[in-house]
Amino acid sequence: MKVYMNGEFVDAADAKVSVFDHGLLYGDGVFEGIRLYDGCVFKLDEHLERLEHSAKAILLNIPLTRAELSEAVCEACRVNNLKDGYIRLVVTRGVGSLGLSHKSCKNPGIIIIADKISLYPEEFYEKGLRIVTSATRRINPAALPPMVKSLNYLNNIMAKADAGLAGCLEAIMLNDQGYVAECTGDNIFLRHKDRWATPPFHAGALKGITRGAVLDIMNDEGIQAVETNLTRYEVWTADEIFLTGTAAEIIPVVDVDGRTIGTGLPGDTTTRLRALFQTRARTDGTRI
Ligand code: PXG
Repeated sequence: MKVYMNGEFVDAADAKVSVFDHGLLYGDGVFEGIRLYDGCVFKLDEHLERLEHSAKAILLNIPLTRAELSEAVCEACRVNNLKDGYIRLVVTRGVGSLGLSHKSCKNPGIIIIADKISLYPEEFYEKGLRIVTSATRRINPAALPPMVKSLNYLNNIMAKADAGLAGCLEAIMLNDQGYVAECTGDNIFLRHKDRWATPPFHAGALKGITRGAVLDIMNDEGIQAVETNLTRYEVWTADEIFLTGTAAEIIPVVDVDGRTIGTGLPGDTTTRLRALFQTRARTDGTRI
């Protein structure tokens, strides 16, 4: 495997960052996780826009244009002979002195890893996930806006550990007001009767690319969906729930905190949306 590092492709074994990189020292940097389907990068422009916004929010200048980044992502897929895979695009603050100030870091580091993807086993799509609410709250936007996809993922890692301790693969994270924000690496959608809902960004949700694509599909299909604050009560009493994320795509949830959701089986709309999403993912992307 070859990894893109600051304009060059190097062998995976030589793809190393300095111990003085603030990405390592402070989690100072931003990233994207992107999918390659059948030789096409899904929603590449949307991912690059989110990366630019994350970087802008933390005063990080990405030294490449959108077009140059786009070309580097496609080249990383070509160099590794990939048709399907997962692309991790990282921009670190770069090497600096041992102090918090970002100003000592003159050269941001750009890393692109394009690799095969390990997916959730198919049985979770057939039977649905059991999830729990984590006691770890999503970070307050006044501390660090959760819309910034930063290299500091400890908040989510703590919640993912809570999920694991409860024997689950995902967990719901509430914001500090007690409203549902999202899961540790996925956005959440739920249905009451014929109305779907997902938390708004201001509740602490990442502007998920899959979330956006699913809202578009729902709109095209005439499926009613709103962005609104949700409580645990609305989660427990939902008729249908699914999660969205680049890795998971659309995955059904059948149990939350021991409460069975709907019939306890993946819902019909979830199954239909997943099929529609998979078709779109394979036809809509940027050809490498
Ligand atoms: N919320 C959070 C906190 C995320 O990190 C999503 C929602 C879903 O967004 P997208 O744009 O993917 O639809 C994410 C992103 C991984 C991995 O390696 C995935 C994410 C984050 C970090 C790692 O699977 N999901």
